[in-house]
Amino acid sequence: MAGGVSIQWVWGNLISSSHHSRPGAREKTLYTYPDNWRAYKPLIAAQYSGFPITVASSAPEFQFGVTNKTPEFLKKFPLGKVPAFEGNDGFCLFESSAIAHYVGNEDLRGSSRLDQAQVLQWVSFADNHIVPPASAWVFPTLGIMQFNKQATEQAKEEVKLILATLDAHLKTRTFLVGERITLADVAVTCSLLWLYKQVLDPSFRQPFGNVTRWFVTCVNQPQFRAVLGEVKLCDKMAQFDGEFLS
Ligand SMILES: N[C@@H](CCC(=O)N[C@@H](CS)C(=O)NCC(=O)O)C(=O)O
Repeated sequence: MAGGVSIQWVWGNLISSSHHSRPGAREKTLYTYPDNWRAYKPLIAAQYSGFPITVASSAPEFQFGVTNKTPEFLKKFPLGKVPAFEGNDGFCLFESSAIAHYVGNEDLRGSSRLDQAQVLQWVSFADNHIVPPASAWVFPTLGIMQFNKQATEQAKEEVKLILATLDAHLKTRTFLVGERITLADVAVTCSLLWLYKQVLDPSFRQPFGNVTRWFVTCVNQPQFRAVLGEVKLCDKMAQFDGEFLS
């Protein structure tokens, strides 16, 4: 894999083999909790660029809900949210899409000003239009949000609109912007990940064949697979199982 960084889970930590660092040297670190889809964006971008990055996702390096509440963490990242990036020179960055932009390469950012604007368009589309309904629909099925029938039904309608928008765009295109993968594909794929894994069953996704074709193409790129592993599309729409893990 060209420029790829090999990463693996060790004791709950997804670590990269950091080719450029000396033993004992401070690493470029991504703080997150394990399996955070937002953290996948910078990790996939790093696969494309070869940016060496170490993931801190379990104690003692980082414990979600504990470390991110400490004054030391909040001094670096005032919102206390993850993923959060710290360079080995003390440079700190929050917001997963910004971190992906930073650790990625020029190809991922788009080759012309026009392409770059379109990349930004789709990254913003993912954050503002996909994540809210995806969370409203999927989180209750995972037991991490209270179920509300009306909110779920509304979210389903919003997801249909999003998928229709993407489907029309992808009818004549392989990727969202230009001829190759950009951060647009990384961001939109990651924001659709839980939908495809959890609730977009064959009948729901049937009218949006171009989106599914593109999604499957993206998640099967070696750089995506190195981070996501094999992505299995949902067979049966997950439902709220009546248990809310507060
Ligand atoms: N827009 C931000 C969202 C970050 C975010 O909301 N992170 C959540 C976990 S997915 C968090 O750290 N929450 C901790 C808290 O709110 O205390 C991004 O994409 O990085």
